Amino acid sequence: MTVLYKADPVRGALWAERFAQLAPNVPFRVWPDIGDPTAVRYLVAWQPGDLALTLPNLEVVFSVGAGVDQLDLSQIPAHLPVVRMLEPGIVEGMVEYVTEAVLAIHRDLFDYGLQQRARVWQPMPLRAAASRRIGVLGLGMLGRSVLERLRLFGFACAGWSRSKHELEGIDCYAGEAGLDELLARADILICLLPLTDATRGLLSRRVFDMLPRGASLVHVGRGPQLVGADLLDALQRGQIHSAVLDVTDPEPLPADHPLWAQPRVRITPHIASATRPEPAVDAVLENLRRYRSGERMNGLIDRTRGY
Ligand code: NDP
Ligand code: OXD
Repeated sequence: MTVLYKADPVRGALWAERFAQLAPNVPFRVWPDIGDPTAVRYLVAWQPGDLALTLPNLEVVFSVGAGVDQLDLSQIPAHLPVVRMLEPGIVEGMVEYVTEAVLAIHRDLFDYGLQQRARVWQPMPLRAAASRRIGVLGLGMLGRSVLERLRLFGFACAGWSRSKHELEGIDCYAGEAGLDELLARADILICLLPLTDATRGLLSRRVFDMLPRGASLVHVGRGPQLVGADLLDALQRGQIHSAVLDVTDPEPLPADHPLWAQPRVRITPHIASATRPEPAVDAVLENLRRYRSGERMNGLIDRTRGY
C-alpha cells in the first residue's frame, strides 16, 4: 500500500520525513523512484501526466494543491476518487495575498508607484473602504475566507458561485444572471474559481465591460480563465485601471508577453499560496484513515462538475 508522490522533489523530501515520523508503516516513495508499480495504492501529485493509467492497483489520487485541473482528469481512470488538498496554509497564504492586492489597489499604490518613478509628489483623494465594492468570483474555501477578511476593513463585499450561498455580511449572487449583477457592482473583481469548461475564458471583454469603468482585477484562480488580449484592450481603453495577476496562460509567462510591460499590471509567478508539507501530510493521512474506514474523504471532488 505504497503512497507515491510526484510533485516538487524538495517538498517531497519534507513529505517523506513527515510520513516516516507519523506513519512509519506506510511506504512513501518520491517519483521517479516508484519501486514496484503494482504496490502503489495512492498517488499524490501536482501534474501526474498519464501516470495514473500505468499503476494497475491505484485506489485514490490526491492533488497536492487546492485545484485539480492540473491533474488532467481525462488521464485518471473514471472509477478512481480524486481528492483535492484542504489544509490551513493554503487559505492563510491566499488571504494574505489577496488582502495585500486589494489594499494596494484601494490605496492607489499603482498610481503612486508611477508618480514615484516620475518624482511627482501629488496626493490623491482618500476613499473610504465602505464605498469600495469588492466582488469575488467563487465562494469556496478560498473565496469565503478572503471575503471574511476583507469585510473587516469595511469594504462592501459580494460574491458569486454556481449554487446560492448565504453568508453573513456578504451579498451573494449565483448563476448566470447573478454574474451580471455582481459585475455591475465590483470596483475590484477577484477571481477564485476552479478551472472548468464553464470558467475557461470567463475573464473576457464581456465581463470587463460589465464592470464599473476603471475597475481593477485580482486574478488568483487559473491562467486560462483570463483572455489576455481582452485584458490588454480593457487596460488600454481605461475600462480596467489595474490588475494583479498571480496566474497566467501559459506559465511561466513568456518574457516577450505584452502584459509584463503594462504599467498598472503586477505579475507574480503563481505564489499566492502554496501547500505546506506538514499539514498536507496530516490531511492525507486523515483521508487515508477515512478511506479505509469507509468514511467520506475531505476534499473529494465531483468529477462531473470538474471541481
Ligand atoms: P472550492 O472548490 O472550494 O470553491 C469553488 C467555488 O467556485 C465554489 O463556490 C463554486 O460554486 C464556484 N464555482 C465553480 N464553478 C463555477 C461556475 N461555473 N460558476 C459560478 N461559480 C462556480 O475551491 P477553492 O476555493 O478551494 O479554490 C478555488 C481555486 O483557487 C482553485 O480551484 C484553484 O484554481 C485556485 N487556487 C489558486 C492558488 C494560487 O496560488 N494562485 C492556490 C490555491 C488555489 P458552488 O459553491 O456553487 O459549488
Ligand atoms: C493550488 C495552487 O491549487 O497552488 O493549490 O494553485
